[in-house]
Amino acid sequence: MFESLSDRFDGIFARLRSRGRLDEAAVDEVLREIRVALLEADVNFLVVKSLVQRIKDRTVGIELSQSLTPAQQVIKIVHEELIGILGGEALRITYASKPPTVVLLAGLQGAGKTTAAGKLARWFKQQGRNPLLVGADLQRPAAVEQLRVLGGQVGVPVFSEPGNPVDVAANGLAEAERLGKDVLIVDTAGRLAIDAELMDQVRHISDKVHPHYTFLVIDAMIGQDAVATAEAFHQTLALDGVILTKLDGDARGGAALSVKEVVGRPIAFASIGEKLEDFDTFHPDRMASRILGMGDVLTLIEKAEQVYEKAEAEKAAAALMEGTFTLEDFLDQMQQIKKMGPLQNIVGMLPGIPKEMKQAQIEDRELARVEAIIHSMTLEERRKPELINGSRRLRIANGSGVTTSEVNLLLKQFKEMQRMMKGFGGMGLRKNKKGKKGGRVTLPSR
Ligand SMILES: Nc1nc2c(ncn2[C@@H]2O[C@H](COP(=O)(O)OP(=O)(O)OP(=O)(O)O)[C@@H](O)[C@H]2O)c(=O)[nH]1
Ligand SMILES: [Mg+2]
Repeated sequence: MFESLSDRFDGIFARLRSRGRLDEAAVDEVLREIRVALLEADVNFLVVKSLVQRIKDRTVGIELSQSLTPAQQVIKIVHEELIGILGGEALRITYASKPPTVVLLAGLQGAGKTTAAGKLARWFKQQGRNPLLVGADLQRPAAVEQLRVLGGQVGVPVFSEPGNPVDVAANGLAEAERLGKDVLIVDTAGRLAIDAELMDQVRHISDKVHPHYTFLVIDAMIGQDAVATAEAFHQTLALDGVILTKLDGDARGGAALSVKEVVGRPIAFASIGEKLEDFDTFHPDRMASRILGMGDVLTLIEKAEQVYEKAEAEKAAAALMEGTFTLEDFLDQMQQIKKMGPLQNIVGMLPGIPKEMKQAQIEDRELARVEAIIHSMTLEERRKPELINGSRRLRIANGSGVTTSEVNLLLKQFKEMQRMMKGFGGMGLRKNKKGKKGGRVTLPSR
């Protein structure tokens, strides 16, 4: 997803960085390149126009910053404007005070509505909710069965019955109330194009169930058409947001970058594969970083800058990348890192960290325990954790009031972290993809 756009930005920024000073001509050239890259990625031309204008306005009066080079400042501006185009903040679902919270899904045929219904059900369950799925697509014979299979996979019941879709939706709502379900997800029939009859049907369903959230499901692969589709649906249904699917395809990404700006509604969720877990809330900031090919390193740099003494940040980052980070450094940094916010967020911002690693992270409330464990180690042990044998483990555990398995766990996690970080150093952080372009993360030079 966004690979070609991301490659283009990579080239543009590399050229930008190689310039010492940025005069007006240089900035104009960069802006021209950005414009072409966005248009080629199929971004709506009005969106491109306003985006480039905003970047231009902000780069004109660029001040010499103490901490960032002019090129880095431009990159930062592009990054921030891209986040804005993508919707700024991620959408937060608020739940109806009188349950169920009703979610209506609409969209063109094959957009991924039914799949998204299943994925959403799974997502709501993960949020601790208790959803009911409603199959109101009676158009296609197998549609309800497809939903039942998905419901079975995620452990969410599915309501449907023969008749007409409007009644099915209304009865589904009554059923949810009867069963005490707190979220109702209504899957509707697809349409090949904007067709009056089916549009009427989905509007009638909407009038019956009064959805709290009406999401249009859009296939990212349809490019520019996505925008026209979204506009048409928005006129009929007053959308609350968009669920963008098939972002795993070789879509040029234009849809994602245009919808918010043109329709004025955010991308609520993104689907990046056929599997049920390939789905999550859409994070404009993460997506912008991804497009710019930097993981979330930008954000990390920003945070580090705010809190750390800069020299210290550079030292820590270098140690992390080179894998020379010891338990002692870890303890040292912990105080600093604490100021940067939840540890989860920090590790989450590093590009390329596998899911398991993120889940296995040390939670904030465990920090105190980790500190106690490291405090109970000798200096030598902190520098060379491989020295810590069985009897040392027992001593450390006793000293810090934890079990030996907790000591083991910390050592294991630390070792894993060290291994991962070493991997980054070799692999290069600039690209989120293995084997693509080397190079270290560029920390702002003074
Ligand atoms: N690669 C990929 N495939 C997806 C994604 N979401 C859905 N699909 C696939 O797209 C196809 C259509 O998905 P459906 O969920 O049936 O689409 P629909 O909008 O319900 O279709 P109709 O009910 O016929 O209008 C299925 O083969 C899905 O597996 C995605 O994010 N990535
Ligand atoms: Mg369907």
